[in-house]
Amino acid sequence: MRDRKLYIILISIFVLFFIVMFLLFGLGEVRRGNQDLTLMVGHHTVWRYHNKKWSNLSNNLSYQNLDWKKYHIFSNQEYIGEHLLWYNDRWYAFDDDRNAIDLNGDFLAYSGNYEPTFYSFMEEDIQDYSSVQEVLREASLPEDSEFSTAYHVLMDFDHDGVDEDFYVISNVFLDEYVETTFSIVYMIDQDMLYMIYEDISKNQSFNGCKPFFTSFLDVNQDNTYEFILSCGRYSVSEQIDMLYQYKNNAFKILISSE
Ligand SMILES: [Ca+2]
Ligand SMILES: [Ca+2]
Repeated sequence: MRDRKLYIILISIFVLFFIVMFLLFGLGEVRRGNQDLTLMVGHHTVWRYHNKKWSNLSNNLSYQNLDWKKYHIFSNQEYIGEHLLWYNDRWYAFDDDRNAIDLNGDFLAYSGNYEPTFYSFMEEDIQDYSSVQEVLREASLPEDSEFSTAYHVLMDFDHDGVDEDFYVISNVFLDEYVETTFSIVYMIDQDMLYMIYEDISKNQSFNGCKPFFTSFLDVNQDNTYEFILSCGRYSVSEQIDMLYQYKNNAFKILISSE
């Protein structure tokens, strides 16, 4: 009799454990499976996240289905509210009475059945060039290279209380001629270097793409960060946008605008 009681108690604890584990982790998984998000990055990239998969809605035909709907809008990294959007070579925003709302500078918008989290970040001048020099040396580039862009961003990307250090360096579109153009983005975490983006090529007058961070965000609410890295080409308004995930100690592109 005592054995049976013990058995029932053990089974109950076991079942309770699974119910708690499901509520803690399973529900999150189920919820993420139903996530649906439309994300506009700049004026020429629209991504959709649906059934845990990313797709590129990159032509105007599919944009038409997105017109006159409400989106959460960021202009120059500032949240400006939920407004209607309409597309004609670029996005235009309107309030409920269809009065135009100014959109200038960087543009990002989303609509979905959940809220992604956006983190603010600051571009800072590089003070310590030691890792930059190491990266240039590794790539057989001159250590005294001129830059057209050079900055870093501090961000606690893996939530361990210590900032990771993201570097962006490039020499594309310099006024003076250089033989080789480079654009390199990497992260330093506890003295380890993780390459994110590396484009080194022979200079053929204004080839290359100048990289910059567009957003740090948790795009699927799983409590791990993602970021959007973009790059601009010379005299072409369409920038390239890439959504990156960090998994198993390496960066991976989840979706790219091309
Ligand atoms: Ca960290
Ligand atoms: Ca995430």
